[in-house]
Amino acid sequence: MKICKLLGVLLLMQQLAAAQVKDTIPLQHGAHRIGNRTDADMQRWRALRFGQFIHWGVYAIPGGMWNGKVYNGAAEWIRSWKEMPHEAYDQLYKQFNPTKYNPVEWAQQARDMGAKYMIITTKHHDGFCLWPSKYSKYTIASTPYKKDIIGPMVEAYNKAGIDAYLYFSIIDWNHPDWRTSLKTAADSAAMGRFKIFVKNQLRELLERYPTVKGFWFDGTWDESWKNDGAFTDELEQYLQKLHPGLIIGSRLRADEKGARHFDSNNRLMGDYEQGWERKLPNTIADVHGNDWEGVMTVPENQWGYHQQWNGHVKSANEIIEMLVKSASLNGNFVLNFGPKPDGTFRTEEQELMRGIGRWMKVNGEAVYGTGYAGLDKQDWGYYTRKTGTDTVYMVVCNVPVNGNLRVKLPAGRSIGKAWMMEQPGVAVQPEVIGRDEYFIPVPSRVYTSPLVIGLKLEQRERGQGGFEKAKT
Ligand code: JFZ
Repeated sequence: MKICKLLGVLLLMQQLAAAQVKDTIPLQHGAHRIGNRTDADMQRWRALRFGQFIHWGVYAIPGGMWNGKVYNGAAEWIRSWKEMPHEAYDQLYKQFNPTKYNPVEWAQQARDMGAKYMIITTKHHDGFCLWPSKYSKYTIASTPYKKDIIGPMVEAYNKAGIDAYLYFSIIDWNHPDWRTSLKTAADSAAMGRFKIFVKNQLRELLERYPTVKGFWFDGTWDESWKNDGAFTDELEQYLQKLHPGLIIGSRLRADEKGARHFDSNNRLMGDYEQGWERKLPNTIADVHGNDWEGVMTVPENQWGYHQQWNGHVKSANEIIEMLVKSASLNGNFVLNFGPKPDGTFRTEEQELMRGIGRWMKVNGEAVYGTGYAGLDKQDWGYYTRKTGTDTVYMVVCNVPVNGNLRVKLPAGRSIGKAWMMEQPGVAVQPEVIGRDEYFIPVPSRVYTSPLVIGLKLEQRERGQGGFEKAKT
């Protein structure tokens, strides 16, 4: 009997070892870390939770329209539309003159909305640089405006207490050496030169704007990029050595087998998962324990300024729900804005910022520095938990008609205190309705934005009597 057991254990161990060997492909340029970064810079990023994305460039001038026709794709992609000649697009910079650009005002609006970080497009796929790069002529310096956009923006946002991140596209439609795939030796030589150019521009950005906290890379899906995993690895290490603590999402990297975001062993590369674009995870299982960030447009799929927003435009309440959902699943949420060519924001965006800001002013505590609460999700909305504490927030997006919000706690926990965020002094009286189960009554009225209830959880002292399981 004993020998049987021993043999069984040995067999199991052997199977486990075999499975491990089979699952692990030796990689030189895969993930270099298992699990999330734990340093202070990453902890800071993780607590910010809410960011502002800005897509701005010469594409704001046509604003999704050319010769009276509407481009139905994303406005910042208009150069790739057959109706618009490349030559016409490539002359637009001669008209770029955002005389009303006021970065101090931008930063103020972002702060009032509640954003704790911003991401600005230093260079999108068209190759136009919003900073006067010494490695390109196609920059803000060649426009009638002439002045750097990025520096004053980073400074103004930092002064408003907002961290700055730089978006940078690897795709560069303006650069003669950029390639999507490498078919000839000449292509390889060109792409080799292009990679040096990219490295130079990135170093230049870090040298010019030393307070930036990270890069947000894009356009890394082409073969020419993803088939050189070694270069993406070296580049990431180079940048992080130049600028210790720098945060880089998973969109920069590929491994030597061309796997992107996750290496061939399914381990996350980069500092957080950067694939949540205009969609969010639904459960905590979907994020696999990784840090992540979701980026969202206000209309369906417009990043740059488009004169005609077609289709559904998201409301402040929808955005707030997405933001809270992200925090409840350990992620950051970034909302995009596309300023007009004169440097101002469209009215819809300004109103949206104010709407979100009004709510954040009262309820921001339920977002910043919070994460997954570890409680069973309920139909009324989302729980967040102030990281490392017993304070939980209920963000109620759907108030039930019976006026009671169900809360189910893990065994042995109880609600010590409950309060409404809009009136923190007024206690809410939870009703015990079962073992570890409560109803939180809410006032019957019309709710025009998500209601937030704070809970202080405690260790339960005695068992809650009188609740028996039904015998079936
Ligand atoms: C890219 C850009 O092409 C677009 O213009 C914008 O800048 C956006 C933020 O990024 O578009 C993408 C990139 C990745 C996905 C979808 C659109 N994705 O992973 O689903």
